[in-house]
Amino acid sequence: MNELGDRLPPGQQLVAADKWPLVGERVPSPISADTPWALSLLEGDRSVRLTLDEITALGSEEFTVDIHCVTRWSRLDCRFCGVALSKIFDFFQPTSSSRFLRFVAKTERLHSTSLLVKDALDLGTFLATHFDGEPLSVEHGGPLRSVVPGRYFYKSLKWLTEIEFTADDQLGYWETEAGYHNVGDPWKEEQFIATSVDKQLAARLLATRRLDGENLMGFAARGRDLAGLTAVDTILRNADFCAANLDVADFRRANLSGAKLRCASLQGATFEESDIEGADFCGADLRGANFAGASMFGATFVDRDSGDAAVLDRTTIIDQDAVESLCPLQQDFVREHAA
Ligand SMILES: Nc1nc2c(c(=O)[nH]1)N[C@H]1C(S)=C(S)[C@@H](COP(=O)(O)O)O[C@H]1N2
Ligand SMILES: [Mo]
Repeated sequence: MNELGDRLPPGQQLVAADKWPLVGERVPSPISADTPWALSLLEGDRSVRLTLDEITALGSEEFTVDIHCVTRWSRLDCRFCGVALSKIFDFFQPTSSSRFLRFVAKTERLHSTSLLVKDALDLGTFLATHFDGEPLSVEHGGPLRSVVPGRYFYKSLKWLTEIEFTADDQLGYWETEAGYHNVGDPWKEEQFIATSVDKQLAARLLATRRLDGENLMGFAARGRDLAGLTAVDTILRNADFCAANLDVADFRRANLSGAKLRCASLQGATFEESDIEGADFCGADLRGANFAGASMFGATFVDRDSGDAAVLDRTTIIDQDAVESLCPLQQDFVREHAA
């Protein structure tokens, strides 16, 4: 435990006070002031459209919430202003057969995420229009985003344009595309739906040490001797390589977000252009490892509580801007040890 023990869910770390990372799809274009924003509320063939002013007129309040991103960064006491979902319900009451609601974004891929209506209300979900007293910036989902306190931040949808009430659950974008957990409670570390990679396939891949291009989310290879493994362009989200021997392994352009590489031997391994957001390298041997071009928000190299620390030295290559994207404790550690 630490001084923030009751505010920081397991494995989460604080971003620097002045930082709020951008995560997910790019700002949709065009978002301009002259096309007035509208929110549609839909249930079956019933639909209502509300302008921003009409939403605000339902009653604007302040909300102070802690944000926890699944890539392991947290930001406490974020001061939003907006309208409680319950107030929207005063205006548009869904029938009791609509147990779910789906938030939909006004973006090219119609990004969405859904929740149980009951959970959304119990958690104090609101529609945010302001942050720190200013209109919510477009980068962070302005002019309107949903915020679901007590869930990983991927459940909080930017550029909200539609709330649909449905009888059945419909998986959202991250939940479908990336296997994110459909509930996403950070206190339970509900990050990914565990995938059971076919056992025979796993055995074959482990024997040949060639994983290139495969989709192996949640791949379990704890403690294995996999020196010289190649996993170029491989999806290894949330894979478990704890204590594995991965010397000179090739992870170029691999997706290792949320992967567990604790105490792995990774001497001379390459992670060029990979995604290691939220990956755990505490206690790993990273001498000669190359992280050029890797994206590493929320990655950990030293464990705040146990003190388990990665071995880094001047032969470990990490880009300056990647170091800056790390949380403060991790930044200090990496600066002190790598070049
Ligand atoms: N429309 C839309 N909303 C989204 C996303 C997205 O890609 N598109 N990404 C989600 C994820 S994964 C996170 S962590 C947060 C990030 O919000 P931020 O960029 O304001 O930090 O937005 C969530 N909402
Ligand atoms: Mo996220």
